[in-house]
Amino acid sequence: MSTHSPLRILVINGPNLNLLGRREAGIYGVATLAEIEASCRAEAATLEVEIDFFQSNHEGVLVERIQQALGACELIIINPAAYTHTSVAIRDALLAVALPVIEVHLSNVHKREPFRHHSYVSDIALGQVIGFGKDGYLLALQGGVRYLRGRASG
Ligand code: CA2
Repeated sequence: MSTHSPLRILVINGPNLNLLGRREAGIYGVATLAEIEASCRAEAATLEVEIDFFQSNHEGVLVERIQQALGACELIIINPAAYTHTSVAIRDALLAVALPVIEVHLSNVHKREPFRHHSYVSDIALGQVIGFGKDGYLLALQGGVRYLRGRASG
């Protein structure tokens, strides 16, 4: 039996992702955010990590939630949604907490409008998972846990 406390991972979702499954299913899929949260919780249980799953439509609320991660978790998985392409504040908050970050997008933003091609997060992220729909969150969890465990043992 392990004596280590479980890894804690914060999963953050930005504006309009609360509407998932109800509109634009052709781009973002049919799963609701609650269903994505449930599959993340199941994956976290399999991986034996703890997750906190959060969504807000407000930039300042997202910034505050990122700030609260300091000392409270080991990794942030974030789909900043439209703030990906606009928010220096979210970038600065991620830099301030200095935790490894995995950026997730449901859609392949590089196949879409040019304004979605730039991300304020990508160059400060450990990695990105883009274009795999809801499975991107699970891939980010798996990759993030492998990264943290590899770092601890190596
Ligand atoms: O592909 C992604 O995950 C995005 O982060 C989604 C954002 C978009 O602004 C990014 O460029 C890419 C938009 C999320 C909006 O979600 C909706 C869900 C249902 C109906 C309408 C919007």
